[in-house]
Amino acid sequence: MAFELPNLPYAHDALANHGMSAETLEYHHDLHHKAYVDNGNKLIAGTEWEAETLENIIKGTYDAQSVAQNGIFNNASQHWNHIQFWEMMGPSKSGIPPELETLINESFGSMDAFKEAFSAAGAGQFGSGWCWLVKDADGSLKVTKTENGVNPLCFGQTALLGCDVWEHSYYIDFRNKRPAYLSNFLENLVNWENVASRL
Ligand code: MN3
Repeated sequence: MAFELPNLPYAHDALANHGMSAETLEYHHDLHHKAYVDNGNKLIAGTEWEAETLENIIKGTYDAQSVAQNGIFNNASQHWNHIQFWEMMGPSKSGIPPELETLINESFGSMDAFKEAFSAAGAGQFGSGWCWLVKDADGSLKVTKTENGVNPLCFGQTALLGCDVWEHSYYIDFRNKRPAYLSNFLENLVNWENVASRL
């Protein structure tokens, strides 16, 4: 199916008081995400992937040996990643639903320990990529990091929370301070109700 750029689930300036400016979202959603959509559509046109769902394209084109060369995978996965990313943030500071909080406490010891692991994964991703809270096939929660557009679908995991650590996601608001961006993301931007709905 042709890729389509979804509207942001909030206004471009809705997160400005939460550490993500309208300018960042104008560049990140309107230009960067749109480029993945446009390039992906050009690449799948006339191929076996044209009629497939986005998830099937990602799973079907992921090859750990050739991610760098695989344009269809890269654009499809980045399209999917950004759809999730916009939904995982929001302007209303929601508390953490009890079911999710219990699972995080059981898996990481405490909310603070989870946040530390998530931030360390994001800060430690060398170059472009993402850090994630995932539910593994056995039901356990884990923190992971992935390079470029690689995402939890590639490993049969459910993405509960993901943070984009490509420079385009933070350079306007945080310059080179990726750890400060990650800390702000966890404290001020995450829509925990959306995260819990993915369980
Ligand atoms: Mn991005």
